[in-house]
Amino acid sequence: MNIMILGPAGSGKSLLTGEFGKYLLSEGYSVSLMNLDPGCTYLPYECDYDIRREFTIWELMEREGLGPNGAMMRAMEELSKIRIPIPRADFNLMDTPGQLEIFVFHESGPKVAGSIGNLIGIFLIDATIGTDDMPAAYLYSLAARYRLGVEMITVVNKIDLLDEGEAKRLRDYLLNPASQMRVINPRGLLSDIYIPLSELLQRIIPAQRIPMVSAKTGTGFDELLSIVYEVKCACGDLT
Ligand SMILES: Nc1nc2c(ncn2[C@@H]2O[C@H](COP(=O)(O)OP(=O)(O)OP(=O)(O)O)[C@@H](O)[C@H]2O)c(=O)[nH]1
Ligand SMILES: [Mg+2]
Repeated sequence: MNIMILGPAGSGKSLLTGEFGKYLLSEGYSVSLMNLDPGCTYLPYECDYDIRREFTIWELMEREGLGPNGAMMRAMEELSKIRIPIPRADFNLMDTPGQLEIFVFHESGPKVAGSIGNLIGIFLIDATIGTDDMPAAYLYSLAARYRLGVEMITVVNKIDLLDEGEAKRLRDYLLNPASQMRVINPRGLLSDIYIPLSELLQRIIPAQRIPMVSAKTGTGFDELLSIVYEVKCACGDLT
């Protein structure tokens, strides 16, 4: 099974790749870790495949006189042209670039995702953004899901950084988004879109089951794995 780890810059993609990988190994699965971020300087895990062996952002910047974002766009074009070798492990975890929007909204993102069979996504939301901004972050995960055309598990990461009260508020929100409506109290134009949006989120968020995890401590990994299996079964693929 191939799992692409996606999320905004700094949301914990690389740490989760390494730590969830270790967890899966400890559960008896074979795992390979793949880095698809040509712009990272440090990885908190040893990878079995590293896109930086093909090209790096710095090489592209120097060779083609590009800035960091232009080089990342070029890198994504390059990525969509090469054939990514897929190891024969139970789980191949794929770490993706920090510039999520370049990966997801550039034409190469769906191409890369489409070229990898048996793929699902894990989309990380940083828990420290708080409950009020959760709807916006969730919509971002939906956009990534529709754009890449893969089943996506939305995951709240860094739960260890919340105190008990914050964690409870977030858990309550994920079970019942409408419960926070009175607390958030949107004003002006936002209230016009917030109410229908909340009604929509009320229907889809609780149905989706969003695990709260910590890539640092491993909290929530059991639940995440069970959701991975649920999603694969729902796609009709039990491999
Ligand atoms: N406390 C805590 N810190 C975390 C957690 N996950 C990631 N971090 C920290 O958050 C920072 C960013 O983590 P990364 O794994 O590099 O995030 P990323 O999404 O790969 O970052 P980019 O590739 O730069 O977008 C690092 O300092 C991590 O140690 C977590 O669950 N809890
Ligand atoms: Mg990273």
